[in-house]
Amino acid sequence: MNAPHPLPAARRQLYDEMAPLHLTPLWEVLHALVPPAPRSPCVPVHWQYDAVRPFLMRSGELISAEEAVRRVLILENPALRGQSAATQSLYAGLQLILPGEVAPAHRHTQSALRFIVEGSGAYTAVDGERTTMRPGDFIITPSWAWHDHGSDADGPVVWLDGLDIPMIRFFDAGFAENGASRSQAVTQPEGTSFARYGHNMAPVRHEAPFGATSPIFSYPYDRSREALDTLERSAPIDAWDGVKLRYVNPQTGGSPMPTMATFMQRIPPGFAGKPWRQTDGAVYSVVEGTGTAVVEGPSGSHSFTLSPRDHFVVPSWHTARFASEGGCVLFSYSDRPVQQALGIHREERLS
Ligand code: GTQ
Repeated sequence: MNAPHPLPAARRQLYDEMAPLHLTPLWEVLHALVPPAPRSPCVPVHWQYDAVRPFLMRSGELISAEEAVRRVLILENPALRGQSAATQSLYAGLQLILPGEVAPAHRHTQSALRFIVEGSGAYTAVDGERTTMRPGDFIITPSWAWHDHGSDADGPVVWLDGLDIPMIRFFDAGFAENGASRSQAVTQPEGTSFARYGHNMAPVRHEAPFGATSPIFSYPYDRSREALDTLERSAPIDAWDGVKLRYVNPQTGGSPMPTMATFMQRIPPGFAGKPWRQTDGAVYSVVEGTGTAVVEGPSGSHSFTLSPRDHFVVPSWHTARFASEGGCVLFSYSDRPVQQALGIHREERLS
């Protein structure tokens, strides 16, 4: 016969006496450590651009891009305040640059994406090549590549910064350096990398200038939009996603960056999407049009009324669905390539 279980008080005493040795009994925490399904501490959240923009512009009056280094308002998940995180693995922020300003050159192991939200004519420079920013463009800063931003525009330019900062912090693998000069020297004309890699063609002798990251710095919106338009007219509409495409690294067919996948989708007019959930939580930017996103999880059901330039988060394993009367276009990014590399990505399409 088994011995009777010790009294809770005796267990308490055991735990207390082992604590100084930095020991913890697994059986008290096992359920939370190995949950039956993801239970993200993140909550669904929506930032209306009309509400955020005045704070960005006020920041523009109080600090220069140069002094700030990067003049950014971080989009923090309300459940992760103080962690500079939109989801457990992803950072999001809105960066403002004003005419004539420079955000000085630096580099870091964190990968960055820029998704242009408002204004045209600012540039980002990567590896000696400048790329002009236009609304809806998706631009890449590869890990450890020198980059600076500047503006010859006649008004404010705002973009969404998506970085893998929390993921790199989790791995304790971050390095950074400041550049010797404010702006890096321009060594190749704008459009060179796109000519090499952006036309379904590639240099004859294989080169991967940025390792696992796409050699294309900018995926212009007019190209993405044209693809979605054509598919909306000519191909079946997916009942969950509408028309959704992922951006690719043309050299691998995989995601443009090793840590982040990016997507653009068209929700056609009159669409009422079926619900889905997936383990990669995502940050969304509304490019055009209006619609609704309903996101459900442990914190309840959240219904977001979406307008252009709004941002929102769908956390891991939350049920989400999209609808739109007039049609809309959504950009999004997630940590899917990492989950896929680990073999843990899951998706469910619900009815
Ligand atoms: O533009 O390099 O939003 O390093 C956060 C960290 C932007 C940038 C951010 C960064 C940058």
